Amino acid sequence: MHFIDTAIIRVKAGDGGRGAVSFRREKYVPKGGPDGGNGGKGGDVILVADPHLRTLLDYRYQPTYTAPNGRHGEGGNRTGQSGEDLILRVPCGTLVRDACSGELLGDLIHPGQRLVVARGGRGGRGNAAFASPTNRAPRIAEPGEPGQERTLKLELKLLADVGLVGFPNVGKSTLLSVISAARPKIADYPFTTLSPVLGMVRLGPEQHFVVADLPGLIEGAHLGRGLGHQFLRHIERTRVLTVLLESTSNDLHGEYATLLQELERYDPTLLAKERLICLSKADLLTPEQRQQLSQLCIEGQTPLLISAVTGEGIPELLARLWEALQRAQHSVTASLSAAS
Ligand SMILES: Nc1nc2c(ncn2[C@@H]2O[C@H](COP(=O)(O)OP(=O)(O)OP(=O)(O)O)[C@@H](O)[C@H]2O)c(=O)[nH]1
Ligand SMILES: [Mg+2]
Repeated sequence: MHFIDTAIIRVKAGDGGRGAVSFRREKYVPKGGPDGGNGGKGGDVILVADPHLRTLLDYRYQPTYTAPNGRHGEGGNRTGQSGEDLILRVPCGTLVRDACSGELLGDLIHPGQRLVVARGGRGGRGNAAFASPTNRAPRIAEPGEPGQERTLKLELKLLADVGLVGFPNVGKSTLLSVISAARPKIADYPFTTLSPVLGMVRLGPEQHFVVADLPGLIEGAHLGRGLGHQFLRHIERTRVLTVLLESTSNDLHGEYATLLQELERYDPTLLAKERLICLSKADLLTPEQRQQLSQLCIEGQTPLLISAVTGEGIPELLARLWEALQRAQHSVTASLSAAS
């Protein structure tokens, strides 16, 4: 299950500055020697892996990135200022290829890891560098080297932040289709979803997360029954689980317990993840059923009633998931800093 997020961008490093042609002019020195300084180096374009970023989506909006040129050299042997490097932050796990040749340029895995993707041009030499015993007053200087230019293909294999788990046919894929742009297959029979599908939920410019829709689980899944077990490994690295039960079921407690048991038997650490319990298809409830469900409490939680058809409960679900992800993030950061 790899949902690949890609972006194609054009990067151009800064050109080197031109060398200067200049001669010393001082009081009482009628014929000064050459003193044209070298041009400055152009800025590099550097990609840096940033653990706070999760997607490459923002790179789709701006396709070209140019680092500043080096300044030209000046008289008085002054070297031109170098152009500043242009730093582009990408999520950890970004693969970088040359889009034309397909050549792999690097794999930015570790936070802070850097990759120079386009080198700035060297500055040209000023005329002072060309002085020789036979030519003491050279009138030549070099132009700066052009900065490298290239088209990059960035690819990110996304890991899911949230896993949707539940029995077959409860509406997991439908839910994913209303909260993201993903278009999983939806049908009124069990085991419609045969392999996991990922979708990106966007709440705002800086707020997005990835949700995995998994094939339905059934009792005995940990023993290999049904399909879900093959895919449980995909939720091992999610940070939050959404457990979906059908609101019209008459044994919610029992179904919840069965699901949890399957998760636990597969991998007990799955139970350490924060779980959000949701009841799907709320649009099918009668007012009496609704009334009863408002009293329901599972593991100290009042399950959230949602409907992919009417949109009921969906904004609240997304807000709660976002909060849970923030909490999970903090606990990871805290345990990392405790470990170091
Ligand atoms: N009335 C109503 N029907 C829904 C809702 N969500 C899903 N359904 C219907 O429930 C059926 C199953 O939906 P899916 O999204 O395919 O269910 P799933 O959980 O992904 O099923 P599997 O992939 O087989 O595990 C479809 O006929 C959907 O149209 C809802 O909120 N209200
Ligand atoms: Mg499905």
